[in-house]
Amino acid sequence: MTTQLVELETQLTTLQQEAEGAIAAAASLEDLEQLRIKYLGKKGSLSQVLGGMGRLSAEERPRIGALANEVKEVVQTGLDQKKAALQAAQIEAQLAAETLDVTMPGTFRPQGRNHPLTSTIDRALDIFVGLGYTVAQGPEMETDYYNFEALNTPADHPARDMQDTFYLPDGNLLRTHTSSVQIRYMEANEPPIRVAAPGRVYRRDTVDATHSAVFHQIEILAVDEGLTFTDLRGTIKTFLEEMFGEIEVRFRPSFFPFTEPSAEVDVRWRGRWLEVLGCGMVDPNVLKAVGYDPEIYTGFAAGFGVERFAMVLHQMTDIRDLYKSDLRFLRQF
Ligand code: 2U9
Repeated sequence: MTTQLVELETQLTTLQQEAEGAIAAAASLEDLEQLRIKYLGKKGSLSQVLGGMGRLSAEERPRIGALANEVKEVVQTGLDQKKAALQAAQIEAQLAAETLDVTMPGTFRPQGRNHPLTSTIDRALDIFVGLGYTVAQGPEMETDYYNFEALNTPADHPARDMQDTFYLPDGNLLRTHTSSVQIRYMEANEPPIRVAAPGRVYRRDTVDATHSAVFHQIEILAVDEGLTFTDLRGTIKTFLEEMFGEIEVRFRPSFFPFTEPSAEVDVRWRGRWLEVLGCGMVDPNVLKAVGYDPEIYTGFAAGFGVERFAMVLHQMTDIRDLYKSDLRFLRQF
């Protein structure tokens, strides 16, 4: 045995021992990779030891070759095992850090809801949209023309007393009904039309359990060739039955400046007749005001107070409850 051989054998054994110690001490995957390069890399310790093989005899070389392979395998296996262990530890640490305590109380997020006036408007509009109506809106501040003049209610008309409202210094006013929306709609569109106008309206009224100076209306308007009072009656009856269920409906003669003839409509609700709606055939003067020829076209219209519908449907006794924003009241609906 030559000194060379002994020396190389010692070097290989030392290399293995040293590598095993370093691998055992490695704390991270990065450290481990550095060790792989250091011992098994192209310019690593094992390559350097094997570089000394040139000085061995032909019989000695296979011995060192076999030993070197053994050392390489041991070191590689050590690296693999340590790598698996470090990876498992890393996953364990991550799992521990990200653990969710599903028994912790959640964050309370209150669920919002529609105001009963909003849901009443939505229900009514759904019915009219189902009957082919388009929903239209307009300004709450109006001119005298759109609120009164165009609706056959000139300045000296006695009906103005019933619809006294809030006047602005410039002569404009807060609308007393959403009919002005329909005047504007007719100016911008040609017949046939079917339009529903929901919105906030104003009256100079003393507030009590059934009156408010600010309230909400929905009005409908249909203008076409050949529309008659029968069409109006069928539309109103269908609407009220959709809204209240199977009920008796009664039409009584009435007066409005913008319809002729006009009627008030009652429903038989819990054994009593309740007035819920006004309607009529559009006055020819109103059609003329927007440039429709009343010899060709006829129309019908109807209007109702949303508060009144909501109160009847939900058995409310005081209109003011609808404006107080008291959640103890509103949560019931
Ligand atoms: C145009 C022409 C006519 C709308 C109509 C009523 C009858 C009616 C009241 C019900 C209760 C108002 O909220 S309330 O106080 N409304 O009785 N409204 S006919 O007639 C129109 C609308 C638009 C162009």
